[in-house]
Amino acid sequence: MTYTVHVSTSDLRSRFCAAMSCMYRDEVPAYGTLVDLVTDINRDTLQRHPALARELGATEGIERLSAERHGAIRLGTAEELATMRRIFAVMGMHPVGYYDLSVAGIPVHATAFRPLAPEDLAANPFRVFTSLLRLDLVEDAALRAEVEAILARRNIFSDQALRLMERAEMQDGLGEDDAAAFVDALLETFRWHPRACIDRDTYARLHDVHRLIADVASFGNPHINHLTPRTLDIDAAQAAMPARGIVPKAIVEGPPPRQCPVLLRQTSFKALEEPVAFPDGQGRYVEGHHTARFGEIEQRGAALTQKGRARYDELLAEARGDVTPAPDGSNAEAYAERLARAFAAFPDDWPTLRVEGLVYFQYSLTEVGAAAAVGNGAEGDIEKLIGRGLVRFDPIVYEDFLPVSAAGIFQSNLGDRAEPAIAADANREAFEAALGVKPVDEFALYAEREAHSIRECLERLRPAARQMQEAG
Ligand code: OOG
Ligand code: NI
Repeated sequence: MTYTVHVSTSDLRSRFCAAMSCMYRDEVPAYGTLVDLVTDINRDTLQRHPALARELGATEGIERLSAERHGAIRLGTAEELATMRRIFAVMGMHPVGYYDLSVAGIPVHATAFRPLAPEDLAANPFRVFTSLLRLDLVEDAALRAEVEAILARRNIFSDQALRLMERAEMQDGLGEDDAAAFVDALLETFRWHPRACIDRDTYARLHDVHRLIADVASFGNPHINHLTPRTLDIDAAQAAMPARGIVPKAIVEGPPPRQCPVLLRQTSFKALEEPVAFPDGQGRYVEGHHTARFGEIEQRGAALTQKGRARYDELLAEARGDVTPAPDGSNAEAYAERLARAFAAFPDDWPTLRVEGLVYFQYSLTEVGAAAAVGNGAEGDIEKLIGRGLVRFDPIVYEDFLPVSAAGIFQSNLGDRAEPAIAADANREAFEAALGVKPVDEFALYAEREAHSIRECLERLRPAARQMQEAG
């Protein structure tokens, strides 16, 4: 009997993430420049703020920073999404959250595939924002049918990738050789293929209806459209981009700069115009071009509770109601100023954010607490233990995305041309039906992690005498 040792899902995910990064560096050299810039800025930031280094060490580990990225793909059909879910599951990535982008006039809805457990996030937090084209929002029935027919013809996965996916499902993992072959086979799905699968006139027609439709339907596979490294100081990174020959979008998406960073701040550079070969129907190709792939960086802050998030959404809407960021960046300064003014109402120190229940925290024993744990233990609820200096709290990092920010990123890459009005109309049921499962609720994940850390502190501090009594 042979026994194969399986590569862990986290290890597979790390390899996939590294291979994607390598591939994208090759395909989009500006991405490599961004990664180098972010690496430099992270090193400087950690040197300047030793407390931040300690905090990162306490909650998520510093090692994960340099490997940290997210990517994005856009899918065309329910079947593609359902299979993509099975593929990502092999690498320990599961759908979390539902993002409706029709509110911003973009005909897609999305989820993020990512690891769920804290130890898997610490091993490698790679996530992929995965959107599904919504042809139901396209009014022209003939065009809808045409795009459906185009998408029905393509198969975005290689036979090898599908075979290995099924093997992984059956054996509950992959051995070393299969793991390497799986990553290789998958890269083909995400790679940029400069040959379109429709002729240039059809492309132009789709493009005229909505650029996103052309991007999804014109190619045989969903090219990864960006990979985003995580910076510890996005304002410094944004300011340093022009010196490295990269022009960032005018505003940073998300909350304003704060003492206590929350959620997610993101900025991107515009998509590149790339040559594409369109089949002419006579066995030859004609030259054209397409803009698809871009670069983005992000800074992650604390996960907000539902109450905190409602507050965030309100303040963001207030600022944007007054100053709507113009695509050409002409009112960027006014927007930044208005945003900062709105968020003055959002507490900006960790103790207040905690007491008001706005942020999720991870609780752990202090040195004093650890000493008590091996000594006589300590009685009392978590607040009392914090008050006595036995327990500390650190914000939990936000691992997900933000719909308004994502819309801003989409839009900056669809160009300045006004796209046709798409009716705001979330359809979570249709998305779940396509996906085959309900995405995990992100708030439940953070809440459970917080509750678990509290239980663990209380457990460890339980006085020895009582532990013995209960055990006996
Ligand atoms: C995805 C845009 C969303 C983010 O970081 O919010 C995104 C896309 O353009 O396909 O990546
Ligand atoms: Ni992104």
